[in-house]
Formats: sequence, C-alpha cells, structure tokens
Amino acid sequence: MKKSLSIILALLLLSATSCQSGNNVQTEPDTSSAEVTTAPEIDHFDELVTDKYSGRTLSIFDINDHPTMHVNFSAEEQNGEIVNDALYNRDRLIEDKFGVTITYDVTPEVGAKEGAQTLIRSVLADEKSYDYVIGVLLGGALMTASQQGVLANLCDVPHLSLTENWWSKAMYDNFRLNDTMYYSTGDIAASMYQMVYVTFTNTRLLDDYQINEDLFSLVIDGKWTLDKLYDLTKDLNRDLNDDGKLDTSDDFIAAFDCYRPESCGVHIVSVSKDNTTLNIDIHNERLISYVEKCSKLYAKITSTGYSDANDSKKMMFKEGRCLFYSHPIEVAMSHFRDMEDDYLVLPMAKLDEKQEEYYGPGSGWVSAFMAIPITADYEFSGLMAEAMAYASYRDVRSKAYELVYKQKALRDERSAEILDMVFNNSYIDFNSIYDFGSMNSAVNNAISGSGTLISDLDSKLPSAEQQIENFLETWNGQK
Ligand SMILES: [Ca+2]
Repeated sequence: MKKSLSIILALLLLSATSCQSGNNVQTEPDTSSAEVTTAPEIDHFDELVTDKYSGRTLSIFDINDHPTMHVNFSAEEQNGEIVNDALYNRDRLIEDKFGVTITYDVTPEVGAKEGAQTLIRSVLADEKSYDYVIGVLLGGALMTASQQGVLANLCDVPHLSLTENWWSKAMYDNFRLNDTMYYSTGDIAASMYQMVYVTFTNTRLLDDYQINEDLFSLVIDGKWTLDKLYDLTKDLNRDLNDDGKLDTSDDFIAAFDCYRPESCGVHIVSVSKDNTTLNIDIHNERLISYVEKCSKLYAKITSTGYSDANDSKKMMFKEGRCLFYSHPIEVAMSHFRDMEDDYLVLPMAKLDEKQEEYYGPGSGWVSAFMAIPITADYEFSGLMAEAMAYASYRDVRSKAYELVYKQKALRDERSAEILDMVFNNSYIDFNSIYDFGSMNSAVNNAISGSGTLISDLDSKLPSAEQQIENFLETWNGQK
C-alpha cells in the first residue's frame, strides 16, 4: 500500500518536467464532501499506453563496453537470471501494451567508442536512426557524441518526466545547462543499479567492535554523515603485521575512501543559478569542508597483493579486514556473492545533517545513460523511453535489490528504502565527467595529503577557465 500511495503522490506531483520551470498548479482536493471515496489507483504506465504506434519497431542502441557485465537488455528467452527475466518481461509488456516490436543493437566487439561513431555517422548521414540509445559517456562515447550536434536536447522531448524517480532529479539539477541536457540516467538502463557508489558495511565487524547503533535508522533519519563515519571508525585501524605501515594485504582498515564529492553535493564546477553558465568555485566552503573531513577520516595506506589497488580493497572487505567500504554497487555481484560475512548497503555519507538528500555518484564508464538522436521522432522516442523507464522502475528495480543482497537474509523493507534513496539520486556532475583543468586531481591530492587544495586549484584555474569557455561554445552552439 505504501508503494501505491507513493506512486499516487508521485503522479500528483507529476508537473510539467520540461526543462523550463512548469506552472502546473495542482488543485487542492475537495475534502468538504461528506462522502469520502477512495481514489482509484492510477498507474503512470496506464497513462502512457496508446495504440497509436501499433506495428512500429522500437529500435534501441546499447553503446556498451561490457554488455555481459552491464546488462541493459535481456537474452532472447528467460533464463532464470533475475534481472534478465525482469527485463524480458518488461519488454514483452511494452510490446503487448503498445503493439510495438523492440529491437536492440549492441557494441560488444567494437566497444562503446566505435558505437558512438556509428551513431554519429548514422545521424550525420541522416540514415534511419535509433529511437534512443543507452550508453557509456567516457572514452569517446556519448560525451563525444554530445559535442557533435547529434543528440536531442531532452528538454525538447515530450513525455519525459525528468525529475521523477525513474529518471535522475540530481542529474536534472546538475547536468542541465541553458535548459539543455543531452543525456540522463535512470531505471531505463538496468546497469544504473550497478554503477552507483554506496558504502558496504561488514555486520560481523560491527558486532566485533560493539557498534550497536542501528545504521539503517541512522540513514533514514538523515544522520549518516562523514562525521558519523569518523566517530565510528577513529582509532580502529590496525597495523596487524607490525611493520610500521598500513597495507591492504595484511592489515585492518576501518574505512576506505572513494573521493566522490558529488556524494556530498559538492561541486567544484556548478551550474549558475540562472542556468546559463558554469561557475568554478574554488573557495567553496562545502568543498573545503569535504576535503578536511575526508583527510581526517581516511588512513594513508599502501596497496599490495594485487596489481589493481581497487582489487586489494575489494578483497580486504571480502576477507573481513575492512569495516566500511565505498564502491559502485556492482562489486556485490562481481565479488561479494560468496563472501562469508554479512554486509549492509548504506548510501554514501552526507557532508552534514543539513544536506537534504543522499546522492549516488555514478560512473561515466558504465552504460547507464540515455540519449535520443536528433533524427528520431521525438514524440515516439519520448513516449517509449518514458514507458520503458517507468516500467523498469516499477517492475525491474525490485529485482536489482535481490541481486545486491542475494547471499543472506539481511534484506528488509528498510534495505529497499535505502537503495531507493541512492537509485533515485544516481548522477554525475559536469566536472566529474569533463574534469576541467584536471581539477579533480587537486581535490584527491589534497585529501591524500600530497597537495594543498586552494593553491593547487588556483594553479589549474586558467586552464579550467579556458576549457569551460570552449565547452560552453560547443554546448550552446548546438542549440
Ligand atoms: Ca602493516
């Protein structure tokens, strides 16, 4: 009931989400009538269904470097894999309700970069195009396509409710410039469920260290912050082999970094209040506070035992030598299925309790972003993308929960509520993708103690400003 209520609420709030602010005025329900009737539940999906496109093909292009890992569409049959079967059923539902036939092209051999080139060529040659694409941003993929004038401004596409939970409101707020956005993320791409950064917590270690706080309640009450994480983990690091340094191979580390300022709503480069330009904000109090808190929280460690430092950290958490570990959620499927200890999944900690929401920073290397080519029929593409996104939110997302917690019985209603919080706000900001003037490294170096935040950022400022100027010219030149 709670779910259907929230859907009704979402529908009530479903104002025009074109990128210009809407002036939808919701009328207060008339409660004066003595006779109280229960409103029938309206499902957004039913509002979208039409037979107008019966017989048409919906053509989707998945610009994906790792389609077997980042799965956005099903095999031809159900095969018992949870997400596969949910995607299979979603597609059959869409085909059935709209009378369309869904087809996918994917780029397993050529990779996402070549896939983006294929897309660009098809648009420039004005050939029959895809109705929408799902793709990787980085490595010459959709980010490059978005600079070639081949992607639609999603704000001009009808039917898309870009601030609803099945799209990313945080993306809308932070990746929309001059009322233009060329891609967004959300449930339409099932790999979104894998790309989001969360904090894994080993529950056996919570017991061992007698941390008795109910972390789920803490999160739900809005009190899961970097300061809290520090309070829980200070003094817990142990140099177990007594060699005078902390190392991933044989020591105990209480909390692992990930350095994603977006998790704290911190942006070195942000969209101006009037939405017309990008501002660099070096003397940003939130940024300074973020760096200070992370420096205090995260130990200086070396990483040995694996060629990739990331692998060392994953194994350390899996082996029960790390209490809190921040990483994209996909590691639950790739590494933790046979982990002995139980774990909880928490959002990335907030900067402070004043921060209103938890955010799930995403990765531009995962095929989790939706775009529409300018050659598409916007009316059709928008309707189908909206229906696919909403159907995924309603029917597929709950299956992703099962994958995350596959191994143990820790799931309860609150674990789903918490995953919803991060999935609803999965996003990236401009600087995490474009890294103007390489300013991201200045932040990372300041946290790890190998740099000084303000002076390092200052030295990168001229280059960042120049790059932003060039960027704005390209972004706006396509309008
Ligand atoms: Ca050591």
